[in-house]
Amino acid sequence: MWKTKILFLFMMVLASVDVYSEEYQIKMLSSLEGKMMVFEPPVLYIKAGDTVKWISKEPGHNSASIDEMLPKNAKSWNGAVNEEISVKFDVEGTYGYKCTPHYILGMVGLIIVGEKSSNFEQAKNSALSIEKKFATNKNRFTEYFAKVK
Ligand SMILES: [Cu+2]
Repeated sequence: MWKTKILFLFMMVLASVDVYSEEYQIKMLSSLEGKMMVFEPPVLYIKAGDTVKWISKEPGHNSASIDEMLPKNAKSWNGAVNEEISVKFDVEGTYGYKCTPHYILGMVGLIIVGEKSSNFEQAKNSALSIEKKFATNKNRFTEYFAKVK
């Protein structure tokens, strides 16, 4: 009987360890297939508890959250240039982020964590007004939001 109990406890411990969370990677690129200053993939779907790591494929880029495009109670992040920052996403919703040096050139991306809906419309509205200030890639947010299912 005690063996069954120990086995049961062991299984509970295993279940509580976060074995199902995944790590995703996003490349920070100066160019890709004729597009300048891009994150790849530009729109990423993950679930709460997953981690995203930005990979410095080419120098001069970073990843930083866009304040106006975060779900309520979500943590912001701000990687240094060339830093391969890892961010764990615990709050569901729609996240916008940028490369700080190339924000003006439209180097931005979207991460959808679980249910996008908590702040989707608000993030989209912010994004559409932000992209008007871009010097290049002025419709990038429009394009990315159009991809969101
Ligand atoms: Cu950049």
